[in-house]
Amino acid sequence: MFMSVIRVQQILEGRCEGKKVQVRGWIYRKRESKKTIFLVVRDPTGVVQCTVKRDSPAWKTAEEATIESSVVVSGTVKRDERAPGGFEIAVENLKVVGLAETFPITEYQSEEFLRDVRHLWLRSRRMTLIMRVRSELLWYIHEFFRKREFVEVSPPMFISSACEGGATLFGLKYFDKDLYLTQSAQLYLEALIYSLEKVYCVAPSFRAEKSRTVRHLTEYWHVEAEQAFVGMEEMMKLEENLVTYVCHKVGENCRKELDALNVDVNKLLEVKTPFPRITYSEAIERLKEKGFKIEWGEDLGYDEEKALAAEFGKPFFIHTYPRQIKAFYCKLHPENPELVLSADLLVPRVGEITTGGAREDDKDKLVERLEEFGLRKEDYQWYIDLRRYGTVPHAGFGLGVERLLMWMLDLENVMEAIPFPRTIRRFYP
Ligand code: NSS
Repeated sequence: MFMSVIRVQQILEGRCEGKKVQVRGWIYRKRESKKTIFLVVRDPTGVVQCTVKRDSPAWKTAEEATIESSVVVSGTVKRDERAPGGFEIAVENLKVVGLAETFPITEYQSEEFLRDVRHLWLRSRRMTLIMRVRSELLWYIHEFFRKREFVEVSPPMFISSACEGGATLFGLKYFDKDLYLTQSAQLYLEALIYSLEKVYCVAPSFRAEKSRTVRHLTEYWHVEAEQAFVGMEEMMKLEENLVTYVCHKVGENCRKELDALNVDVNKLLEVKTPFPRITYSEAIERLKEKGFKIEWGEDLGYDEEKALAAEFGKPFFIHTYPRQIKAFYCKLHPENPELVLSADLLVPRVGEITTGGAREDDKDKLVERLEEFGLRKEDYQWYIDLRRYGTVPHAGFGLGVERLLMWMLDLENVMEAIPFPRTIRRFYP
């Protein structure tokens, strides 16, 4: 009698030694000698060596089985120091469920080719590990907000007015109307705080990013939160608490994955609040000292962000920006209307991972700001209404999931952090 299907991980943990087991998965590697065929079988939890002897009834099937064929393997678990992971299955029965044609991915493929066959490359150990950590990360993000009594809400994807400026809006035909794909749920979250006070969402955002950089996608997952009766300070605290929480949780609970990905777990466990904070003006001073040709009032580019982040070597905030480089909804500084109460969170290598701050809650000032940005008041009537009926100080932020993961896992490119990346040139598969 065979046990029911078990996971490779259970075998590698030494919980099945001497037992008859059944494993199902895909053939990851295959090596053949005169007397033995070694099949390395992969399931979602790991890989295990399966040996088929020439005198076994499974020999013929093993000979025919190809790399990436799906299989059901039955046999006895043996301890064997030579096997990767220290255990192997002495195969008694092998069934090929789906025979694979010659698998196109072999060793030493270019990044570009691996993206062309991302639907197959997702089976690699590296992508499997990244996807597992991504799943855990999302779980802990939800956990964080739920523990703080934030209510999860579901914003629309079709929108009629821009949140983050026209340049990166994707337009689309909506029956006979022109609409856009959402860039941010923020304006909708703002509407929801009037009933729920503290809300958050995890949803896709779309940006028509024409530049090809290692940190820009055209479709990314956006964690956004909005809260009533608070300002920029409270928002920075919420953000640093969130980032610290998920770093610790992932560090504690994904050790195996982090080790396999060569990520130093201490980088995550050592994250602690409060994060350093500098003003935009201080950032400009520091950059000038470093020899950057940048003047007060100009936006920070990727190079500037990276230089500042390298100096800190850990997450930090830049806050209180000139009004002209931040969005129309940012609240003006009460003492200096040339500034807005907006804050970015930056991390080494990636730069900005969140933007947030206080929102303009005064109707007249908001209308002025819309005009300043050349936006049509008519398109924002509903948003202006929020300041008309019981306006309230409030603040929020948006965090890019892929950018956070890129930093946490030392990924070279944000495209590695999402299963099917979309960029200006990449929309297949
Ligand atoms: O444009 S943001 O800086 N800010 C907003 O959208 C606000 N409306 C969010 C809010 O306050 N609710 O984008 C926020 C974050 C940014 O810091 C990045 O981490 C990420 O979203 N982001 C991106 N990730 C990947 N690719 C692209 N193109 C991208 N754009 C923004």
